Amino acid sequence: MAKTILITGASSGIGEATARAAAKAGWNVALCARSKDKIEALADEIGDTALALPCDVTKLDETRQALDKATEHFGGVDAVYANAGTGVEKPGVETGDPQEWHDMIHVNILAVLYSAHAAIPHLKKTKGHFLVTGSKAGRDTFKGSVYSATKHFVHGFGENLAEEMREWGGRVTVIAPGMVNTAFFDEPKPSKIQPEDVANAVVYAISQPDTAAVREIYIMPND
Ligand code: NJP
Repeated sequence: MAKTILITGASSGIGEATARAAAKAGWNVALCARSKDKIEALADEIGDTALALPCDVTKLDETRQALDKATEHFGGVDAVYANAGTGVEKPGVETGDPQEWHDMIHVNILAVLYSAHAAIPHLKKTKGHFLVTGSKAGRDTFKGSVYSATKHFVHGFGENLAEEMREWGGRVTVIAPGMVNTAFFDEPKPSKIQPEDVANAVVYAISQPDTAAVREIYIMPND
């Protein structure tokens, strides 16, 4: 029976590319994002092995409902990729906007926790896999960057969650890219990492035998 992955932030960029790559690799894909029209169009393109589940990841109930619907539709959830994330317009601490920090922390930190909390009961049944998009910015120092600090949280949390989930055979992977050519930036970045490159890394992580837990994949542009 085909395995199922639920992907948040599936309406564009890394999440959209991962949905296509996972479907091509034989997975059922449950697509979560707020942009209903985009995930429905992507699900139509992929076909019967895709399901669009409109969802705001900052709302725990909506994430829970999406996981329940994916389980009902496909018979179980084997992997959850908490990929939804956002940045801020105003950089720095002195010059930053506290309301922007609030909104970003809600998506990049709290919603990752919500996704893990909601996913574990499902993943426990399948000895499944939780993946999350960290960043090079979660490994290094970036002057005054609150975004980078949210990704430091993701990297620390990913390691801690891996220790919790290994007790029942679960696995956690932090996907840590440098700059990726997505809508995250206003201008195209054709010489940087392509979303498909990150998608390939996700498919690699979820395709390993039970004996191998790929804890982190760090990808940098090669320009
Ligand atoms: O960006 P983009 P990426 N509820 O803007 C979704 C990290 N990263 O693919 O809701 C549900 O194309 C949004 O969907 P919608 C980055 O931090 C990037 O680059 O419809 N979904 C969209 O699908 C993030 O964690 C780079 O607006 C919500 C998606 O998030 C991840 O990669 C480098 C949501 C954003 O897609 C994917 O970003 C790096 C919500 N409340 C890490 N809020 C890079 N691009 O260079 C947002 O190291 N979304």
